[in-house]
Amino acid sequence: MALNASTLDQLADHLENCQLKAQDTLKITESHPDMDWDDAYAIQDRILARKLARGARVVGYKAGLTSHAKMKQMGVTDPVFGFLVDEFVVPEGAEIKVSDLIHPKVEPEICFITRTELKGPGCHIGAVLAASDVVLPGIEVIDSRYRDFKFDLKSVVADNTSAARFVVGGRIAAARDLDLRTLGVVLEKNGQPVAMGAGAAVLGHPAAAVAMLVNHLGRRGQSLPAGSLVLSGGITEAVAVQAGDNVTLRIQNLGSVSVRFV
Ligand code: 0L1
Ligand code: MG
Repeated sequence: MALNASTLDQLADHLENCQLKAQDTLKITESHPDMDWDDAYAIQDRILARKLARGARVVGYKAGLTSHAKMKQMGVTDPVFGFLVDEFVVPEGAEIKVSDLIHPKVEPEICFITRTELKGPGCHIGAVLAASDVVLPGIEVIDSRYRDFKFDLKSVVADNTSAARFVVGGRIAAARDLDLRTLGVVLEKNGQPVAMGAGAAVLGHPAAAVAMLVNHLGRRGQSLPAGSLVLSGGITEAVAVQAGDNVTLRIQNLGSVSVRFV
């Protein structure tokens, strides 16, 4: 690690305050260019610790930057992983206040709910499908704390991969009964299709993103607990939203889920 504990604490405080106050900031590698991957995940861990100390509950995890469309949009090459806590959950059809956020974007995702614990290393698509209870549509609302979404991967990891809100809903299905690669996905904004894709856009198979997450947790001495919700990553590029927008995600065989921005 390149940063000391007090710097990690100070950066975690700063990034979480930016999230809570909806204020943007410059990417933290500007002031800490030597920061390494362990530092980045240590800052993310400290943000989670702050939330847990205030009574938050971990509800799951997310994989980010898992599709070529997203990687191209953001100019990066590798997936990243973050945590999901109860404060990010939005009920299906509910409203999200844009003034609580900086510059939200929405992403269409396939969400997994696990039935049994998953452990890495060596986790693979088969293990994920065997351990998954159901899949369902999920809209992730990302809101990078970095000005104009300008960042590098380490800064994004420290910022909990831009996690801000998410809504899941629609129709649930057993993960093993569907070919998740060929499921068609349409994201609509105000009744108009704005992005389209298929499950295979996520690393060839959305379960591959969950396996990568489990192997990432395994390298850190952690596992994915039974009952976890996992957002497997945006199938298309992210779409900017503003107050007044209605967003609906339709996934073949999985129905639709909607959210409104006010
Ligand atoms: O969920 C995601 O793919 C977001 C990853 C972080 C980068 C971004 O803010 O787009
Ligand atoms: Mg996402």
